Amino acid sequence: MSISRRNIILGSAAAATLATPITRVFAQKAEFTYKYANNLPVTHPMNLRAKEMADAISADSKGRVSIQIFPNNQLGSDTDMLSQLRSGGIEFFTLSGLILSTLVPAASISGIGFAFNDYDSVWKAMDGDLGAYIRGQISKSGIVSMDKIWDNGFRQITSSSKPITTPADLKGFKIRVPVSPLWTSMFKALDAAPASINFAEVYSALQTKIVDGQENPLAIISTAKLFEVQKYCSLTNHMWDGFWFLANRRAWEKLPADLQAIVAKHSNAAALKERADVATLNAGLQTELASKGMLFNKADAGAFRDQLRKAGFYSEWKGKYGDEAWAILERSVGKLA
Ligand code: X2X
Repeated sequence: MSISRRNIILGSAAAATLATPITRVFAQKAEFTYKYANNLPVTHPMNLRAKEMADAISADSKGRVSIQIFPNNQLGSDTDMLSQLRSGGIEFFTLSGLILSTLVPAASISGIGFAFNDYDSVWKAMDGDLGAYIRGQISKSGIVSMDKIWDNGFRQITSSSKPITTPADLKGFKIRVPVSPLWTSMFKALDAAPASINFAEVYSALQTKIVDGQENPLAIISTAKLFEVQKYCSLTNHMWDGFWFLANRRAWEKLPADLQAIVAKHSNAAALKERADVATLNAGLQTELASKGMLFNKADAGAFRDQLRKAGFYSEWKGKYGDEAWAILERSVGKLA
């Protein structure tokens, strides 16, 4: 079959129409394509709101900033991701202040055991003086933090072997804690046997019984399916935890001021929405997790707090953070040590 003149014309017309979208794709290629990595399952509100945030940033910047999300430890553990953030391998990362304390010691102060009684006092402190103090310390370490911290939640203790109702139940109890001196110190003060394990390894550490328990907010026990490998959940509310939205400084400074403003605005707005999501989720999850077989018990928080006090936990950490930082904490939450 010979190629008719008509076909050639159609062919070049087709090539011309094809060429248009290709040039458009190039014209639309973002000026800044940045990676945001984190340790949580895609179904956690943090990742749901981060996706909305990335879409809003792309729209608001008219395609100039594209944020690619790598959830669920796809790029490595928290320890790995923190070094990638510092080297510039990733541009954005959300990390618990307690784990960030391996680099910025003051960042764990918000996780002091039983410091906060409720969310009102958490947000008052973290959106107020205490948060500002911590972000000041973070920025001295060459990392940029957005203003609004995202919620992880109040933490509860789970176990595969027995309910934890009193401090005595923790004696010698093999419990996973995140990689952070404050966490290890706190569970040692409670006479437990804490093991530092990155979240990426937690499910398998529980499944293979390397440890008998762990502690996390209900939203994580649910979305990371820890209920599959844990039987008991003790409602201790022993500490509050949140995620700072961090940026590599060089990557941040490459963004012109207008784009920095767009990213900061949408990150902070997404954090506020995520806080509301996590609060709602945590409020309803006890029933749902119980229907999946978890057995819940309340714990006497006061007894655990007394044990920490007796063990010298509060005075030890007051000494480590220093009087200035401790005073800011106590101004927000009342007298601790
Ligand atoms: O590692 C944990 O337990 C988690 C998911 O809560 C944190 O990121 C601190």
